[in-house]
Amino acid sequence: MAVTPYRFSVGPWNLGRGADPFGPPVRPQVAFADVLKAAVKLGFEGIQLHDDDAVPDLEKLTHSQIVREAEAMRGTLSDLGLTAEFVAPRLWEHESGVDGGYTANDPAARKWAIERSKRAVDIAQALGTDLIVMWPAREGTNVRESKNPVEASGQILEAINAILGAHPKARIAIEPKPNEPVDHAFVPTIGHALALGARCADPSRVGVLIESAHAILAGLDPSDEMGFAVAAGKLWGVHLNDQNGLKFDQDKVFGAANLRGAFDQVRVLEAANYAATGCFIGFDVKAQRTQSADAATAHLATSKAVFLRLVEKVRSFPHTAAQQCIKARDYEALERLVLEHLLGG
Ligand code: GLO
Ligand code: MG
Repeated sequence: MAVTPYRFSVGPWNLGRGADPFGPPVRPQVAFADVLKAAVKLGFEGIQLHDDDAVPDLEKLTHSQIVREAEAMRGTLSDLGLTAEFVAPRLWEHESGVDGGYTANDPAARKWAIERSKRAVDIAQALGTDLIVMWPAREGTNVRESKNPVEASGQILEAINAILGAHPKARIAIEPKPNEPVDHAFVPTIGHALALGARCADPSRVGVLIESAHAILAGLDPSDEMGFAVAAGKLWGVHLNDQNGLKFDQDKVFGAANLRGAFDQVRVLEAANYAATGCFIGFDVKAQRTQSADAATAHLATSKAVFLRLVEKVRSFPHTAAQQCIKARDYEALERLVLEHLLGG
């Protein structure tokens, strides 16, 4: 039986300008057309888009202008053999979303957030995808007492229901993250995301997107988070990357901090036959600030190469020997087997 190949995706923000909280941009903005060219050259098929990546200045446009621009974008993508994986409403950069969107204390801001998310559904439909990614970036607090966590869950649920109500085929993949930009996020883990999905108007249309670094920031093992989502039939996307412990969200090259952890994630994806679901392997990785503009795609090439090497490592893993170790409860021998395999012995 032929093995289904993996499909890879990337977002324009992964070709960033090298700015960090301590310094301004060090590389010129990559024009959108060049982002697409780079994606094609690197062998990516899917493009992940924020609503305003797909339709710049969408707040200034009428509904029909938005749809027309999104349709034009669909044409641009398909001319290059690319397809839109998802649309994510970018609520956290707009001034109305300064206190969060769905959980803002100002009712006018909450209304804005829901309306903008509904527009993201229109954009997604015009681009030919049903998938909306919800990263609830500022849905949380820096001052714990500033919001009511009980009300916040209800408000996020209301937003989920509004998005599902915007189109009968719209599906949402929630991308949890425990902190950054806020101190405490209301949707920190896959368990929280799935619990919210289970309570919404149509649980069949809510799943998750797992980012490796976000799981690590929550003190969790990304491969276990993936396993939990797979068991529920809800793993609809991944943002593979890496993270060196509990610090700022690093978005390192996949496998760069913990190669064994990356192997374990690929192991779960392989066992789940993830490729056959048609869902994408997305990378949410950043080029280092030290990279020159002409070498600022290497992080993507490396992440993809590491992923494919790890697929081979999973497929060539000595499963029978591992089963014998497990049967004998000789986990030290299993440890050795895994390490030797990863070392290439
Ligand atoms: C930031 C997130 C962010 C999202 C993207 C799609 O930490 O990982 O990059 O993945 O905005 O919603
Ligand atoms: Mg991400």
